[in-house]
Amino acid sequence: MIIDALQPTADDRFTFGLWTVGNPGSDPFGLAVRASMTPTHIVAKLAECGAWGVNLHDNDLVPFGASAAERDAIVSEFKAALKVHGMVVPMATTNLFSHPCFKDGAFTADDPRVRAFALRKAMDGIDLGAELGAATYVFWGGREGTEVDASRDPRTAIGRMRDAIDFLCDYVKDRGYAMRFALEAKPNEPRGDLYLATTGHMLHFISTLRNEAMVGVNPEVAHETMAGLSMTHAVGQAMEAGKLFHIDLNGQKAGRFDQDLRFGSEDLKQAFLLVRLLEGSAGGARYDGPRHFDAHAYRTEDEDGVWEFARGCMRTYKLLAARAAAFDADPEVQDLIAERTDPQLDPLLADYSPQKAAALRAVTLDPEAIGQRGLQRERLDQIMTEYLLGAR
Ligand code: GCO
Ligand code: MN
Ligand code: MN
Repeated sequence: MIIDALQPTADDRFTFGLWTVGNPGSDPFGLAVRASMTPTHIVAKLAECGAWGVNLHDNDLVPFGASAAERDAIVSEFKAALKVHGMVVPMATTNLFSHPCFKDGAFTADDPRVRAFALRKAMDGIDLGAELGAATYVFWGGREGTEVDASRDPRTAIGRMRDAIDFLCDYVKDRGYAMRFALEAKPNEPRGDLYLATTGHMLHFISTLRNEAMVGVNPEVAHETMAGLSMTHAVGQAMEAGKLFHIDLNGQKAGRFDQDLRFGSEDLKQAFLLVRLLEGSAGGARYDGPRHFDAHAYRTEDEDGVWEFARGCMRTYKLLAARAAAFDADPEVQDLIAERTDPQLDPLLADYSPQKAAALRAVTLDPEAIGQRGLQRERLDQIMTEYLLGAR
């Protein structure tokens, strides 16, 4: 019974990138430890593991510099594999970080030729994504930053980023694609500092776009954690603003390089709180977009370990969703987090008027008595811990 309930289904909307399970384990200190896998093999294996979809960068599928004929042949072979295995491509993105021409940025680069090439590459990537049916196009500014701040006014960089995103929004509209953009923030790595470092920075930036309505965010657990921030709060703010268009799930220890670990393998409590928020088990709208795992298997693993990793991400997500549902159905929890209401005060706390201000001043409030009330957060957090540990 439990086993069946944990088997992923299409309703779970679990996705992986070709670059995630396909990561061969090379790092700045060592070579690849696994053979590279073809995109069609990855599609077959992900389907077998129970994933719903697969995401890609342009060059995960079509090698940089491929001719139009080569591209078309690769794409049609890939589409055939998707069809055979019942997989979809919900998200696509552009690699604007690997080629040496992007060494000092793509959309924010100082050289107009780099910015022109980046826009052209992104337009081609958008065409590819549209052909594969992707409804979301992600922008992660891998090289959009600097080590030498004297070289570029950060205001100039932000302005160039705005020009590029608005240009590409208009391109999507011009082509009639049903596609939205999701901007992914990261504080650093591979650059010393990246512009638009957190989901909060992105949310404000989006509000300055001409095409604000079609642009949202793609927060990542690792990136918010690297910035020392709460992923749950970042996602909550994005959801509240109607801007959570995509999400990158993984595991990360604070204060480290971008580890891209299996979802839930670090900080289970934060993972629990994040899943609880996404699934809406505590109330509030449920996130209905893809649950994308932007992570890769440990470098110690062979290919079997990669699929163990993929199944682990999905299984942990489902376990946490079930634990969160049980936690929120617990009458003791419901009692502890029940919203306190006050018919006299509640109407005074929003929508200012001079009358309300006067009424607020007239109310008798006793801060000493209020300050003495214990809030039973110890009890609540312990109950949550017991759900996590399977004791309730
Ligand atoms: C990273 C990023 C990338 C992006 C990917 C999709 O730290 O390398 O998380 O994995 O998510 O390029 O845009
Ligand atoms: Mn990342
Ligand atoms: Mn990511």
